[in-house]
Amino acid sequence: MKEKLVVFSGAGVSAESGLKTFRDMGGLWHEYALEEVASPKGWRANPAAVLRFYNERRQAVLQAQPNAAHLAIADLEAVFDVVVITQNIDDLHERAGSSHVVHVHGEILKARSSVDASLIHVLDKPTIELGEVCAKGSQLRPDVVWFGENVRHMVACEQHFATATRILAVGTSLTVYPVAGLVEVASDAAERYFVSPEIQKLPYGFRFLQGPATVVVPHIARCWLEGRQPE
Ligand code: BV8
Repeated sequence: MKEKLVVFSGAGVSAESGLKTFRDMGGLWHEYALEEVASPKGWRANPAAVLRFYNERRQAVLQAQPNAAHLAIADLEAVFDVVVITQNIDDLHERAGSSHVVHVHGEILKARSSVDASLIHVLDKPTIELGEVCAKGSQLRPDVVWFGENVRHMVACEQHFATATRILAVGTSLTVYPVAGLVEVASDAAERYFVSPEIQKLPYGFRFLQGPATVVVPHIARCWLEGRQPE
């Protein structure tokens, strides 16, 4: 029986693949007012602006490549039962080879009906345009969770955190709830690491390993694969 490892990732794990993070300087929210482009209110007020915001980011995702951190996380499946719980809407964990990825905030490469959330499909082109409608005739939207919308798979994620013997949080500022609260559900017996290039509020019981994901995550993976504690 393999030990369960939960990898909890945020925008920082995809930063070195060239995808912008939300809160670092020059991040997405500095260029856009989030309530205008990532909320139901913004969607109702100006769907074209919202579609443009996500079309731009989807093009960037399609041009991005998984980086050494995504690949190291996929490699850990050789010895651990790895569950990747990601706040990211890109598919870089999957393209790196991770086989169990939970997108709590949805996926930018999928479109869904704006009146029936069960009508979802994988996009076969890079954009969603105004006037493209679902089978029920309503405008298609990105299959992502906006501010003020309910997040997905929380109960399953709480169980994963509670039963994991190792937890690796990488590239998240832990500012968006309720998902950020998952780190508090971790068992005290779990080995917990937090990876980021800068000091920030450290969740209780986590060891801080400072540095960029593409350096620190492969280092941790090497130590774990050799049965050692990362120093
Ligand atoms: C909810 C998908 C219940 C879309 C995202 C008023 C009304 C309603 C709700 C609220 C409210 N006030 C507050 C809330 C709660 C709200 C919230 O938390 N707001 C924040 C702003 C305070 N949450 C919600 O609305 C959630 N839903 O509450 O539902 C409800 C229902 C109905 C009515 C009322 C309530 C839903 C939130 C989901 C929003 N969607 N994403 C999209 O992507 O466009 S959130 C989005 O932002 C991400 O998914 C992620 O969660 C978050 C960004 O955080 P991070 O990923 O951590 O990224 P960030 O840039 O912040 O940090 C990057 C980190 O990486 C940094 O630490 C940096 O140091 C590090 N880093 C940088 N480079 C590297 C690196 N690390 C390693 N290597 C590097 N190279």
